[in-house]
Amino acid sequence: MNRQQIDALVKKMNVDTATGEVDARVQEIVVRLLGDLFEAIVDLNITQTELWKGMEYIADLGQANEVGLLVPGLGLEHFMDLLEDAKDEQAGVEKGGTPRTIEGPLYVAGAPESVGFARMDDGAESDSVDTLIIEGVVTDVDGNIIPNAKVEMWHANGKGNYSFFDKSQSDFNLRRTIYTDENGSYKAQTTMPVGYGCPPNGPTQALLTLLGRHGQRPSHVHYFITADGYRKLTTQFNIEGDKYLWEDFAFGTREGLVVTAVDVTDEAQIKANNLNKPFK
Ligand code: MBD
Ligand code: FE
Repeated sequence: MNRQQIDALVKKMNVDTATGEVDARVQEIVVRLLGDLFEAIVDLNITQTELWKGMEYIADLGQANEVGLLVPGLGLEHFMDLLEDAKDEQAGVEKGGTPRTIEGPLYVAGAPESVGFARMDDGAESDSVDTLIIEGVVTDVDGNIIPNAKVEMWHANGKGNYSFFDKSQSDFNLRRTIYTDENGSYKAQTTMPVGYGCPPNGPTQALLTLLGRHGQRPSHVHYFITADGYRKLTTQFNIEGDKYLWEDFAFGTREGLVVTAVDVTDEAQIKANNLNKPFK
């Protein structure tokens, strides 16, 4: 069967049979994707057994709540970022800002809010994981500071796990919203994240394994940055030295998003930053 015949068949089954009001956009997308799928079935000689195996996989993926994990794992989320970059380029959007990168599936809304500073960790790993101080300034692309910008940050603990998804952590551990101060600055005290790995027995890792791929991310911290009059920025920083820095299974690492954590050994600085004090 050739594509023309396939398209006629898809139309006969999914367009001509409409009896109610049609959402033209949904119809357009479904018809196109079905045509592509039918064509792939023909081209690749996909068998009934293989088809049902695929359907079973989709069901498993949903049941395991891993749809949002496979999407970045297959590069789809990164691909959408590349398209956004291209659109910006075409529209002549001024360059020079922090690059966007993927959100991933692990954001949770409603984190505690503060101005200028937040401690992000609940102290559970104070004895086992290095303290991490994050400082930044939010500016526009010309370098003008933006006070009162909303900086939402979230990251994994020392085991690579995120609160809410990992029930052993307290709610909103390692998740905070910090509004920049009058100088456009924000600062966080937290613990050093370890890169996330896909659940080893889940459907995402199962498919990655069949593709000969690992499911690991490098150590990273996620950001949403929003400010009145500006577009929202979704991004992350990735920490230099991680084995998976440029082998991220989700393709989130980008030039311009790699930071080096500096070891602070100076006693005065340790004191000034409260580095070893439990949080109250
Ligand atoms: C993560 O922490 C993440 O950032 C992405 C993109 C996918 C899975 C886990
Ligand atoms: Fe993440």
